[in-house]
Amino acid sequence: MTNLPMDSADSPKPARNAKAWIIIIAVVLMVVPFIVLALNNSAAAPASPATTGMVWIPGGEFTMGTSKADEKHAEEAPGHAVVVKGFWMDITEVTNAQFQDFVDATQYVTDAEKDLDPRDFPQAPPEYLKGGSLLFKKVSGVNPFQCGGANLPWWSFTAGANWRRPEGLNSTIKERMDRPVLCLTYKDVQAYAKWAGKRLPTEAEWEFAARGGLKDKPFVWGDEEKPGGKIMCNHWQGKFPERDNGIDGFTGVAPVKSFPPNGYGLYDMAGNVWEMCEDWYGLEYYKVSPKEGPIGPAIGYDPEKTGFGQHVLRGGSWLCDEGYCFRYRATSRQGLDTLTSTNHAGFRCVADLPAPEKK
Ligand SMILES: [Ca+2]
Ligand SMILES: [Ca+2]
Repeated sequence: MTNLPMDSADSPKPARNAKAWIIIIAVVLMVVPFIVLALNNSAAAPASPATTGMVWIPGGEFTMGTSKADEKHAEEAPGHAVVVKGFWMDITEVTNAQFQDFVDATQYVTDAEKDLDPRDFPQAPPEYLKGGSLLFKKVSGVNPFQCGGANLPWWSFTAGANWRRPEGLNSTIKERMDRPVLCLTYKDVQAYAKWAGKRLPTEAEWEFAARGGLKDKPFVWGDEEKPGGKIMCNHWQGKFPERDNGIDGFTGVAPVKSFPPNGYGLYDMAGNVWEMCEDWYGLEYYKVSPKEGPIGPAIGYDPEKTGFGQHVLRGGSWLCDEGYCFRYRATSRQGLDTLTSTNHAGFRCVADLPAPEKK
């Protein structure tokens, strides 16, 4: 093939030069869209290797739930044999910094940042259609045991609260980038997981991982709630919902990794924020769960008859006290309405990637 002269004193061949430029421009025009596409894709994908910040959970058989559940926690019974396959899991709850990376790459707008369409919710009062989140507010003179259903006075819908402003309009995450991201819906966390090339854990995977290789223990660190008097996770100390004494060092969410990891090296599997799982939430599901890789019931618990149902939350949060909630135990579970975002629920992801090579 003959090279076309590009800068030669003896190449007054305008016709050939014009032809060369046409070819070059045509090639550039063909290639540029692919370059732009490639750049966009690289901007949309996390830069770090797939398993960075994750640990391999080997899988196996375990007893999920407990047959020792008291009346208040009947949804944790019965204990039943379950088998899960191995998977990778984030060692921490997803942080504000990680969620910021996702939003920067995708311009994703979370549900709490958007107003609802009144045509979709004709019965809802206008103030509830504003973008916002359900936030905890301290209240005095309330006996939590006498509250129930949707009438929990310590929860208030706060317009303007979202992951960027998790305590309401005047708050910020500026000094909180290492804390769990808050105020997300199930749809939001699914979007993050998809972008990261990951997924939410099933409830069975979550509990297997939380137990950290221990067998049938009430806490993810063992038998005793406070071994040697030490508080082992971020929860509430004091009179709920009036006063959090923060004896564990934190009132509200703590930076991830503020407490010791479990046997698999996972942090905050108890407390800090509840963690969303893939499964729909079913109070009675453990009675009918299959042994191999259960994925939850076909529809979610829906006590308020909203038509949307609840997904599983696991692990308890900074709001769980020793008396009323007491859900920072290994078997604790509850549901969260699919459309609701709050400042005590977050998530972590898992990934279906090959097991690490044995050394
Ligand atoms: Ca605390
Ligand atoms: Ca947690």
